[in-house]
Amino acid sequence: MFNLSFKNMCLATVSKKLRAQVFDHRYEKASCHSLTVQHEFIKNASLSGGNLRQTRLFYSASSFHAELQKDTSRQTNVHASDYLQANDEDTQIVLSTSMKVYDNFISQEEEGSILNEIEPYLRRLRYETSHWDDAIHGYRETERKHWTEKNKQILQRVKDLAFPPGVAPLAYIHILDLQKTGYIKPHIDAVRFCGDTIAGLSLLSSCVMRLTHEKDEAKYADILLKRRSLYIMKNVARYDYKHEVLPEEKSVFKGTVIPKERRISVICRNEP
Ligand SMILES: O=C(O)CCC(=O)C(=O)O
Repeated sequence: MFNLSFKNMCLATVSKKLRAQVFDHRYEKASCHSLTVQHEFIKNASLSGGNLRQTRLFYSASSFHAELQKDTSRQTNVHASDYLQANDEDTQIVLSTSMKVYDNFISQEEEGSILNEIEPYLRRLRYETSHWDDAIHGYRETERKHWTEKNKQILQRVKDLAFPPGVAPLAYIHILDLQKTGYIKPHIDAVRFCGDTIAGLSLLSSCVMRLTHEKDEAKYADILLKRRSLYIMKNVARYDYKHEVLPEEKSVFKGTVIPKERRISVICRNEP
């Protein structure tokens, strides 16, 4: 076994790049129940004759694991089968790692705090009813850079989970207010404006998001986004699948109607 000073030495010598890799790895595993299994795997590799790199991985994974335990204390229902229903096996597999949903990511009180800050701005705007070929119907939107201290902390939790160290979030956070009758047509966010990750909080209402493979429309999945949940869409889900928010008449998940009310999404993206 390693003594404490060796552990400290290892932690001190872990390079920024290596930590970033581990963090990225942690991200992939963060929302699935096999994190502990993964952690054990790294630990065993390092203790059974593993090299220094593996040892470093183990210790950096340990510290990240501890941080993660703090982060996720309030999160529930992170099993993909709870929020993801795919039409085909490939989609179920690829989206269960690239499209994560964290139920109850924010509390009722935190939802109220964000709403108190953004509602005065939204109320000044009119809902837009777009032409048939536009992506969004029945919406108003704004962007916000500066937040109250309390809301800044909530949004920092989103960024900590969504973006590994070294990945720069966009300074402006997108706020999209969809009317009860509003919906978002299938699209892929422009790569010119946004990097590999889209992380969105759902306020005021649940909804169903559908992801459809860009090149094969027979491949799709419905994603249940509950009120106060956070979704993190990255990589394959972000680039290879179009996403849409279904209108209220199609708002059904696993045969259950999901009542869709006015919904506000607060969306963090990273730099392209
Ligand atoms: O409301 C959402 O969560 C999704 C928004 C969206 O599709 C977009 O802004 O591109």
